[in-house]
Amino acid sequence: MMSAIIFDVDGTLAETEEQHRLAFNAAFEQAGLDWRWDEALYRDLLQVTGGKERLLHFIATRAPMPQAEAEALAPKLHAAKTAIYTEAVAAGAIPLRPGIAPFVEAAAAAGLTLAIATTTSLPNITTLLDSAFGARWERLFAVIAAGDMVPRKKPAPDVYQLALEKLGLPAEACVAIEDSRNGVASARGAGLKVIAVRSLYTSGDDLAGATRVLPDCLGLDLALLAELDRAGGPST
Ligand code: XBP
Ligand code: MG
Repeated sequence: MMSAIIFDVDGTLAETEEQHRLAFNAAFEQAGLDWRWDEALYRDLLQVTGGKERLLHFIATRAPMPQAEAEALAPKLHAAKTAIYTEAVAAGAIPLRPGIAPFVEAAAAAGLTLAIATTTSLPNITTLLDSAFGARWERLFAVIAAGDMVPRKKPAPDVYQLALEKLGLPAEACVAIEDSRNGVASARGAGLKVIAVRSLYTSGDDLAGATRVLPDCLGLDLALLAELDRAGGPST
């Protein structure tokens, strides 16, 4: 019996990646760097999850510098970017994707436990949830597994395994909601069924491992969960 829904954040709860991209560029400008990530480059860089890891990948592949320098610079730039990003989110810059709020409310009202499993940094999540649900978000979401809480980011299964551990539930009792190839792979690696909801930056992703792929979040409802539950069997 389905007991919990584990939500990804970026691209799933909200279309956040454009704001992340703008925040990265603002942090580069603040640091006096002439780097600018346009949409096409960012789409490519998103194959690397984690902002710090993404910065190190960009430096190694497009702006080479001594490794020690890169490893000192990336966390500084990432901290500046996170401050810029969370300020924008707190100001209400990012709405939830259409369909997410009613689905969250219906699932909570039906007694399902809600959790988060994301690569993004914790401040980004708490600011987004606070902006979307107000202080009650802490009663709505029982568990948050995020960013640096695990050694290996998506597509590794670590963050979903941590969410399951914190929930005290087996994978079979949960379903993941994801938007990207890396996210689907991470949830599947942890043994979860996955409902994938394509997002702006993952429109071209191969989401083959998902149990169901939706074009948006409007199709998310309890009837779909019940259908997946009835389908039962190994998480396909
Ligand atoms: C998406 C990511 C994150 C964000 C940026 O996370 O890979 O790195 O792009 O956030 P998810 P940070 O889809 O798992 O929510 O800069 O804080 O990493
Ligand atoms: Mg995502």
